[in-house]
Amino acid sequence: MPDDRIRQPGLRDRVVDAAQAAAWITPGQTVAMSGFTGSGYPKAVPLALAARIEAAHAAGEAFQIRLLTGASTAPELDGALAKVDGLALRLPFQSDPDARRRINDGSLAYIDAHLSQVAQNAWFGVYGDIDVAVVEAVAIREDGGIVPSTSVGNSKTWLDLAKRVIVEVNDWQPPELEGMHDIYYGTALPPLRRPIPLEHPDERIGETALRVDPEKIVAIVRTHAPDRNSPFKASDATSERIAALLIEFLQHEVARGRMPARLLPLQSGVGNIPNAVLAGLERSGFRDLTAFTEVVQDGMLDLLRSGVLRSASCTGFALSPEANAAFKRDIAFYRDRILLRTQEISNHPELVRRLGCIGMNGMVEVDLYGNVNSTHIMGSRMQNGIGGSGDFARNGFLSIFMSPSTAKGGRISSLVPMVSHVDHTEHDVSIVVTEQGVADLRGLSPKQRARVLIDRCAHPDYRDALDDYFARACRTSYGKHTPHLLPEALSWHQRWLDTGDMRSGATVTASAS
Ligand code: 0RQ
Repeated sequence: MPDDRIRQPGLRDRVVDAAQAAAWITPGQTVAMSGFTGSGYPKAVPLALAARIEAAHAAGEAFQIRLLTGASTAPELDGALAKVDGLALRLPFQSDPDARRRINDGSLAYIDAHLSQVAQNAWFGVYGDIDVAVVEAVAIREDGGIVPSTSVGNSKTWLDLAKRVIVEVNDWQPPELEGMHDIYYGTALPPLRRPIPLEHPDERIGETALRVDPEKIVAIVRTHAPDRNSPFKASDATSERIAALLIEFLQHEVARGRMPARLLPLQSGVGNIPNAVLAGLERSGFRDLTAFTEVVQDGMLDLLRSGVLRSASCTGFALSPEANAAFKRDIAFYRDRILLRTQEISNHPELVRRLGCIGMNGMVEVDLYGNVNSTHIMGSRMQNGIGGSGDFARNGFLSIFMSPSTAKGGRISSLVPMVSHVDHTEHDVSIVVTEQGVADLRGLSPKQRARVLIDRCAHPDYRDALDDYFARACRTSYGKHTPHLLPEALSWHQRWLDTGDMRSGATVTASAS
């Protein structure tokens, strides 16, 4: 009987169940898996592996692996392996509550890395040998090519480098995904690297499947399981206000002749606020836009449907169950408009700079001079990771960071004297948006940036205290270029850690002057 999912007959005898496949993975190995933001990750082998690890631990045996992926995944992968304490090392990005708990209690080592750089590091052996790759596929072609499913991420690199390969062929994923991928095989390593021949976000430069040496495939597992993404929070007045301000700013840039009416290729982070921005673009009057981004989320599908967006280039999806159903229903429409690339191309600094992308990302906090913290709560607690935000922030035409002006019910200000951790330096941040307003930091000196940020972006509850800190720093700082009172700069964070409210810190600081 023809098998339209495993079309290479010589590979059919490698089909086994998930437990048999997981038996290829042994303690201490480095395992590289597909997956990017809840799409295209293996769904059966990680669960079977977690069960093995749990049994080993119950028998008093040590069993942990080092896990590499494209980006975050889902409960069946990160969650399952973190729950059983099966991970010794995780990289380059996660957003799972169980993995986060272990990272922050110090029991899981985590390398939070620019997503564009992981493939190159792996090629140069920075993460050691890759013992096993586990990738999800829609199909295996007649020629043995692996057709990825809803994400590409780092799978090309994993298949190239791994000693052994396990493929999960998931027939829940629509067969029409075949043909949507663009896998570029021209990224040689320095000193032999050549320019990437991609001039438009929707151009094809590669192949539609991943190459793999069939001898390396040790197991194929058949699955029928959905991608899972956490549902988006419903947008609220704050995120809608941030979205409206950002869109007004983009319209202003077009009116000033700094961008064409079709804007420049959009990159959008995932989450509540970026999704509200996409919803706002729907009503903005912009048409025929393009996206050159990592992730296609719900809002982008709507923009493609309405013609606001002409095309989207990405490396994975982050869709709610409803949006996923709509995508599958109308896949013939989306096939012509969405391209999935490897993440070394979707996030490539050279392409981001040359195409002139507009980077739009969330942040935890920003300081008076424009340094942004995207990852660490109170300077030491990892939230998710830098992900692709740095690839776009440093290299984009515009680097926009967005956040409500306060967190934790107003007890924390997102604008602080000094960020407690720096992901994006003052040199990489051009626009900051809170529900209070837009600060355009381009062409401003540090002290000018502080003034604009306090006046435009601070919450009124914190404005006086920030003004007070800045005025005293300008008077008495050791240097007057980027004025700071060092012992006091992080006292706002310490006060929140001590009392659970930054406002008391701000008041004490102000009255101490
Ligand atoms: O804490 O979960 O305990 O309630 O941080 O905050 O408001 O849910 O924010 O989901 O929009 O994420 C920066 C994390 C924002 C995200 C960040 C607390 C807050 C809450 C989460 P709780 P929200 P969002 C493309 C681009 C880096 C990766 C990236 C992110 C929790 O945007 O991960 O951009 N970015 N990738 O209460 C203390 C503050 C706080 C704060 C928020 N100032 N101080 N706590 N919180 N602000 C995608 C990929 O790369 C794959």
